[in-house]
Amino acid sequence: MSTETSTREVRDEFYGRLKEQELAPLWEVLKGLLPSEPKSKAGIHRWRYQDVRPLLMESGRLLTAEEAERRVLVLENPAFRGMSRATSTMYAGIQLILPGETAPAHRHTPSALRFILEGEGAFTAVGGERTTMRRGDFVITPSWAWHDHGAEGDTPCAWLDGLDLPLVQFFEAGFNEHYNDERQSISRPEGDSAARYGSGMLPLKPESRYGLTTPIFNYPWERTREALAGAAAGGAPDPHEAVSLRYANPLDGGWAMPTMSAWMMHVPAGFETARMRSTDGIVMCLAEGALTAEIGDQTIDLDESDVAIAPGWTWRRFRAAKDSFLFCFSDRVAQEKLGLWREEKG
Ligand code: GTQ
Repeated sequence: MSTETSTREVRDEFYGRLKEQELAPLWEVLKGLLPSEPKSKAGIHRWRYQDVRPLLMESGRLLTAEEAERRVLVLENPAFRGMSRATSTMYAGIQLILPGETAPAHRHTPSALRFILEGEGAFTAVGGERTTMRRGDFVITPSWAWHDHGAEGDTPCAWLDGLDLPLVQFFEAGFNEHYNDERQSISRPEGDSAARYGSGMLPLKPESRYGLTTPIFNYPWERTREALAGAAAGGAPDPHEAVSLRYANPLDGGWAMPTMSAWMMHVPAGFETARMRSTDGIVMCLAEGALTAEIGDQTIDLDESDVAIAPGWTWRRFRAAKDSFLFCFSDRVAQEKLGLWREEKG
């Protein structure tokens, strides 16, 4: 028997006795625990809206929004099947509400964001106020705020949902509660939050209606697009970020939500960004245009309403065939607060 084999055998025998005491040798796993740089377990993936939409509509014939509570097709990262994860830390899904339906009121500690894809006449009610949701709008449901959705027009309404569910699961801090009615009672007129907080002015004593979350809960597409187009007209795009603006909390200028960052990147027609990577895994959805994304070793064409995943610490770059607007969200704000977020520009 060689010395090496006997050493192995002696160690394995020792590890066996450690295991009986619920102990383990760190030196066997240290490299995996402390890699030299992150290696995301998430897969690179793209969902075409033209493939998802017929299935979403089919789900609308199978069950009602009331029956489902939330009628959503979960965007499951192929590396995390059955785990309801789009990235390692972010949940994403596509929700459908048909005319006349209500997704009943509830509240939960996970925060939610919505990026509206199609339909006229859908509303969401948050903390006693309603907002109409139109294509391209960015809408927020803060942690622990009552919310119900409904469709009062005559078209199906669909949107991308983003939640910090995997993060909340990791912390084991999830709570959920049902309201005592299908729809919550409304205590403020539509537009109240936007009037008080959303026009560059603030109440003399601004109090936060939703804790750590922005008091504005709808950032309308018209204004987002106008801001980005205006910024693009004002100077050359950034080599890496093209023209990017983030959804901000007017109370402190920070990100709109405490656990999820959301922003919109405008890539003008013909522009190509230089490669960059960051530690946050990103869920992106094309609001308008036609964009090619290079993510890691994959080249992915994005049409309107398509959704793609860029895992953390994976190189990404974009080129636009037409003026393009890409909605993005990630856990960046949470990583920043924990002192973990990093980026590298190539
Ligand atoms: O609209 O409240 O996609 O609670 C998943 C869980 C949406 C919602 C989802 C939810 C919601």
